Amino acid sequence: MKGMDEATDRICLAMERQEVITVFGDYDVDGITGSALLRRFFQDLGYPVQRYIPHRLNEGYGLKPESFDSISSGLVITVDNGMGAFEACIRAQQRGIDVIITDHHEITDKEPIAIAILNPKQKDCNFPYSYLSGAGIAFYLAFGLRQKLKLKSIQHKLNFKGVNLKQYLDFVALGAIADKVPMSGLNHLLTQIGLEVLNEHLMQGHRPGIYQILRKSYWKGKPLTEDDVAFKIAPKLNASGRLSHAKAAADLLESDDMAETEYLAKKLTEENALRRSIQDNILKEALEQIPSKVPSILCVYAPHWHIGVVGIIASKLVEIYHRPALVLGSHLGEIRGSGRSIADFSLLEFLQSHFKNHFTSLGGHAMAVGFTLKSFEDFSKDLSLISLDMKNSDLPILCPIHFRDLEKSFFKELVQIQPYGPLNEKPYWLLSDITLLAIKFIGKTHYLCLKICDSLGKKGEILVFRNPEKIQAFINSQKKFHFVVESSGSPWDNQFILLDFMETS
Ligand SMILES: [Mn+2]
Repeated sequence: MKGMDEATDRICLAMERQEVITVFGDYDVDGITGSALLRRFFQDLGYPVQRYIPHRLNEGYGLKPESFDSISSGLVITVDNGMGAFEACIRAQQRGIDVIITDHHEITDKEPIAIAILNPKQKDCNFPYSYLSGAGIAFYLAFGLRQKLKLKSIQHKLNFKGVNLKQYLDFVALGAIADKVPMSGLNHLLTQIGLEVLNEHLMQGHRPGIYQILRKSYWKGKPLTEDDVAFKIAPKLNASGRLSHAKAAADLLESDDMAETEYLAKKLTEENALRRSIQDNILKEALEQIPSKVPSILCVYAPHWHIGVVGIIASKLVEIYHRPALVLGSHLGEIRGSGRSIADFSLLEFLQSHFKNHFTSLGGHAMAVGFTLKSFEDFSKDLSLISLDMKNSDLPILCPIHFRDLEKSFFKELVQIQPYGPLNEKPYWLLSDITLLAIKFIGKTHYLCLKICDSLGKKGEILVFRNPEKIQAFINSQKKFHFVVESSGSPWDNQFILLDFMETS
């Protein structure tokens, strides 16, 4: 990876000179898992390092000149940020502080001047895969440093024996899933192994922080999947960064203490509940602002909206309208916003090429942007002049199957495809000409297990979680149906869940 040699040489020098090393992270899951990974790695090496995670509301994203008011010496390594740190790196130079940037965000025109920039998106970087998460790049830095330290004479002072890099891959999986990076190539492999590593850690009583979060999410001890990470773990790790300070989540990931992690998990769970209620209110107001003739790019704003959750609101609007969405709030007199996009439309490129002058800051990637605006009125006026042809390409592709195909080997193969994510979407399956035979209620819930029979006379079972009453009416009706099903979240269940159905005409 471009910059690896320079970066690891400088870190080795810092270790020889006993300099203070500060990991400068980000407040989202990718940023805090990447920082936790490096912190644990250095700790395990026997060379503890400092951590700095900016306050989302008060400091905003990324390394800034003001960051050096509190970092006074040594070496700074950024994680999941830094591509926009041009001014900050000048300040660092003035203060005699060296900076190593590790980041996966798009390249900016004003490349920061640093000891090294590790970002596989750089044009002249030979790394074979460009879509690593921030935590993924942090992992490779640890990998490169371990290699370099072996060659240098300082290794005898460090604890090499205990440092098996695989043990940190759960952090890479968390970062990649939460950041929604493409689940292809190297990301797919790292996340697949990372989830296995996480499950092993939990079985052995490691990662008490994640265990405590799961305990509060009605986890029954089953192996975790990407959905568990996305829906049970990531929102809680993000919650403190959205509403107060991401320190709580970072501490939780770095701690091995049961009591401390229990306290932190409780705090994060409470903050997450508060985040959800704030978000529900804003979403309601945001939906009221969308005109009946829906524009090609949605843009909504209210000064009282909490900027910690505008990104989530943008995602919700994209889900509902299948169009790119910008959602803005304000903080300390600044209009700040987040945008989310649809596949095949680079929101960052679009904003950079048409509206550059409206922003005081703008960054991110094709699918997600963050920005600060000069004037909402001017921007929305210019935006409303633009009309684009937005195709709705989000319709799922259905793969026809028969029960006779559903041998154990089929599910085994599905496990190989997982984890799902962008560019590796969860498949939806079509079962045709189904007859409903009987119904079984699952436990005391109102979930159903349907006994069914397909056109070839082969029998099977399908689970129903959504609108069970809708299908109940058809039992023993002799009618035939097409079923749209998905494999259950956990591939070890070997089961399908009913998503939709229609009568065969
Ligand atoms: Mn990231």
